[in-house]
Amino acid sequence: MNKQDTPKSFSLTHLSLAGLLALAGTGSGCAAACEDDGLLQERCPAVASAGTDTDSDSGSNGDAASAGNSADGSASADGTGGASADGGGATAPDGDGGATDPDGDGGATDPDADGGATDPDAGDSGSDDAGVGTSCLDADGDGFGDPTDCDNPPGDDTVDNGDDCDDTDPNTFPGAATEAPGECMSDADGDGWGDAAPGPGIVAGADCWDGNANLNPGLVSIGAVDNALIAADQVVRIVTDDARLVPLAPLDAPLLGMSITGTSIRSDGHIFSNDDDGDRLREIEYGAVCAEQAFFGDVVGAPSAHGVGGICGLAFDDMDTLWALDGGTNTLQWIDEGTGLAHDPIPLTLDGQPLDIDSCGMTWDCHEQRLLVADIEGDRILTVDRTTGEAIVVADVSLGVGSGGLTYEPVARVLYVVDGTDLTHVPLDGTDATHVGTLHYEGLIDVPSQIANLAPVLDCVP
Ligand SMILES: [Ca+2]
Ligand SMILES: [Ca+2]
Ligand SMILES: [Ca+2]
Ligand SMILES: [Ca+2]
Repeated sequence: MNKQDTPKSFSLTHLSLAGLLALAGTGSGCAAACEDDGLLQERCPAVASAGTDTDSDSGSNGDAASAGNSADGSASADGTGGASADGGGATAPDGDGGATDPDGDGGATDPDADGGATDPDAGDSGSDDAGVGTSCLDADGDGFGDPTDCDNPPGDDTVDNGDDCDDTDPNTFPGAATEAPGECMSDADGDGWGDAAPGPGIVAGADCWDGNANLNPGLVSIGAVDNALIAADQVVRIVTDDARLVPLAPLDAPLLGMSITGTSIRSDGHIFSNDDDGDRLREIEYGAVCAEQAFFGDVVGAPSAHGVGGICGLAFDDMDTLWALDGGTNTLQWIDEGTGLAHDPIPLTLDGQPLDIDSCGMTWDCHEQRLLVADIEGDRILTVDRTTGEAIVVADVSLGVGSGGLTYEPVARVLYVVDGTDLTHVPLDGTDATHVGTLHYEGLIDVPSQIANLAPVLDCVP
């Protein structure tokens, strides 16, 4: 299993870094030349953000748009999307609240639906009952006032509306996320997409990574690592209308002999997969496709094999803890990406009984803050509590047999499942799942492709 231990650097050795930067700088959406992020993936140069540290007195209220352009994901303290503030630490899977509230209604619970209707559309009077137009305090200087603090003497720190849903945060106000104009969302990384799991009273958006402007639904697609050898080993995007596979980046030879059974993306954009043959974590590096350069991406093995033989699902949570579901021992455990080692297996249970899972997929629901598992042979979607291993059925779905993959799509708030060669769309609102189609490459519709992982993948082909 150690045959692929040596980290490969095929790509790097064939193109200079300067060349890569030059390539990455073309065809991008960046205003200035792009820079490499260490993954060979482009990103826009960091731009000083007027919004990130607005001092409440700056007075420049209403510079809403400028709150946004910080392209550097690290600008936000909690780069994991900031959803959960329990501070468990990346390596201390605390199974915080998130997973304990799987209420079975799958994501339909709160936000969105109501959100917009309540108040926003910035600045128009009459939307709030709390003294609109009567000098509300604008403590964070974003041009929108605190509805609970109106009727003040007019001054530099007051505005004529009470529409701010968080007057302590200049990145949160009606219209903060261009994704949803008028909605009072929080957009800490300024990429135009609202935080999927903001604080109380704030409308949830579709940004599962609100600490990283390079990750949002506009920059990633549902995809997978395909090493089924129908085509070359590669990272693919999956067209969710017809289950078509679109090559994003061919991968270097090390994939030969591997079996990829789980893939997930960390909040910094690094993509990790489980290699079931080597029982080892692999990092999938690519990025030249951003500049339409079709040279090979790279696959780098973790320092140590985890040795867990039956991992069928892999998913980072909001704290960037990487969870693995082992269908061999029917346990949930977490893997340290730095060492590659797995830790603290927790037995899975359902209704108080041991839960037997053979093949699966796993993903993180960034709205409901929970791990979701596709139990392929059990024909169901489960939540699994990160602390107790308790599973709860949240959806029934008719699946086949064979290897699986699962991923959450945060705009529509639905799931996609692969089982063997088929793609299925699974709503979380209790409505029926629908079979999308058989995975296939364009022009090869009669040649089904088998894939055993699904994940958001960076999609930066211009
Ligand atoms: Ca304000
Ligand atoms: Ca605010
Ligand atoms: Ca955002
Ligand atoms: Ca983001």
